Amino acid sequence: MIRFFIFIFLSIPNLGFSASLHNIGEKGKSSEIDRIIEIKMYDNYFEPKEITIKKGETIKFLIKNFGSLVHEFNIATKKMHFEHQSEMMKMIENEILLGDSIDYEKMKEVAKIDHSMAHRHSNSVLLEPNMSGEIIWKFNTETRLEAACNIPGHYESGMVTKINKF
Ligand SMILES: [Cu+2]
Repeated sequence: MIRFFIFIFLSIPNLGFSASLHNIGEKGKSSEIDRIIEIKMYDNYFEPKEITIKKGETIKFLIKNFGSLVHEFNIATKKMHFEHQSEMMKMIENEILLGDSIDYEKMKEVAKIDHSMAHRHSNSVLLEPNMSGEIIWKFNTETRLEAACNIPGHYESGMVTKINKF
C-alpha cells in the first residue's frame, strides 16, 4: 500500500513533464526521417551551435561525445531546460551522474524509487565520453526550441545549440 502511494506521488511530476512534451514536437518514426544531423559534444559546447529545421521535418540526430565529461543533448524549451536542471542535480546528489561516467547500476537502483532518475526521455540522450547516441525528433510545433546540456554549469558555460525553424 505504501509503495502504491509512493508510486502515485512520484508519477505526478513525470506526467507533467510528458504532457509538456507535446508542445515541442514528438518522437519521430525511423521510417519518416527527412534528414540526419550530426552533433558533436565537447567540454562544454556543441558543434554546430545553430541548426535550421523546416517545420514538420523529422530529423535523426547522431550525437557523439568527444569531451572528457558526461554530456546531455536535450531538445526542449529554455524553460524546460531550467526545470530539468534540478533533475540533473538530483542525479549528481544520488551519485548516478559522476563527472566522467554514469553509474548505471546506481541509476537502476534509485529509479525503482524515483522514476525520473532513469533519465529516459525520448527528447534527450545522456552520454559518457566517447559514447554515441541518437534521437529521432519530429518538429511539428511552432514552439521556440533549443538543444542543451543540463548538467549543472554546462548550459551556463555555453552548451546550447539554437534551433531555427522556417
Ligand atoms: Cu554538458
